[in-house]
Amino acid sequence: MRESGVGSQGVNVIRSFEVSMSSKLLRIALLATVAAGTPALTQCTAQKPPPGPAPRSPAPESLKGVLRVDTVARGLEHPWGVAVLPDGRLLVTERSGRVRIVEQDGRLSKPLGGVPKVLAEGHGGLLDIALDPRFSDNPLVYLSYAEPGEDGLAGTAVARGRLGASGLENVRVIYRQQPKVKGSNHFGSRLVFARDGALFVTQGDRFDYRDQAQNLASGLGKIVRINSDGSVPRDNPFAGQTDARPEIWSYGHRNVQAAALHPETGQLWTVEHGARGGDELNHPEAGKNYGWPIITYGIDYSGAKIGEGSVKPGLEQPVYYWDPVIAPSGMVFYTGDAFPDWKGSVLIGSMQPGRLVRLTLQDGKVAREERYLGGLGKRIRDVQQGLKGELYLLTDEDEGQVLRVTPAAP
Ligand SMILES: [Ca+2]
Repeated sequence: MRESGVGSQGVNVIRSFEVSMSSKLLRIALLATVAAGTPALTQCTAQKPPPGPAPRSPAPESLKGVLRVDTVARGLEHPWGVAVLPDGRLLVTERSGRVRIVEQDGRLSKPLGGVPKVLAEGHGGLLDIALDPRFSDNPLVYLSYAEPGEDGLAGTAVARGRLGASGLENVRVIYRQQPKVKGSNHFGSRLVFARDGALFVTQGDRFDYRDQAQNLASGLGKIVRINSDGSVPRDNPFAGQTDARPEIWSYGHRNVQAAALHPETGQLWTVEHGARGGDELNHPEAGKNYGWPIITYGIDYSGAKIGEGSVKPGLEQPVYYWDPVIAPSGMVFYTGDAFPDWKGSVLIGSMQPGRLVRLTLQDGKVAREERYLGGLGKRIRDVQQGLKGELYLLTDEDEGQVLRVTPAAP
């Protein structure tokens, strides 16, 4: 995995936390940094931008003995997104391009038919899954994924289809990020329905194209808002503007792989992968600029400074940020009864260091952070709430698992 910076002493190969790296690749990375005469540790000491007004995570230790974890299913190839069906079964995506139903006893269905072809490389592949808000009537399922194009190009896309006997039927692509570009990183992507029925699609800057996050004529580095048939809502912030894409909701985002709707305010909340030391909690509002890559709390994984610092008038500050990062993927606002003290909390999957992160919010600010499951040693890719308030977690690995999390016995 190579970040975009190329050091003066050669190509710096560094680990991006957003992808799992095999030990073989890690050895190659270490060899490359040694060969270039720039040991990774030297790069870690590069200067950080001055602190800004956003509160920084205190990086609490993982708590023990709070949660009970049961493995529901195993053998899923890098499971990425999970949706809970009205009957309690789970729909799970595998990054390689499959969707399966997980029965309540843990049995896995055969891969469902009708899933679009995906680019299963790097961060790419089949990503999130969401049910239509009127699923019981229409049974529509939405998938986000890295869509391959011509000449090695790719881009984030969203398809929807009806869940039927043979899998997904009448599948249609309802959204394509424009433009498609080369590379296999930073596709986002999470799908969140708003109360008005509009669909938020979180995306990434496609890694080598970070400046596009500030270009309103480009779909890269944007969160978009579309109708469930793919049309653009007339009240989108840039609708009718000739030099901007009408589907854009907010911009200046790096790579957003965690998103959920606040149960009381109906606002979209997101957590995005920053560069080193720059993961951010935001609640993206219509038409606003979230700064990337002009302002950030992170620095490049090469050690290079990014942009102009961490604060600039006219650019939004995050609600909260993580340094060191948590590599966030998957998020839910807890509304269940199984964990009474957790009502209203934000639960976030962390892939590195591999935790379940809980934020207590007060007046739109983070009042407290707690972390769990440190002993598990797993990268958590998604987190969703089950019908009885239990939680379902996906582990990001070759033989990935679906975990059920409930309170530990007192
Ligand atoms: Ca930001």
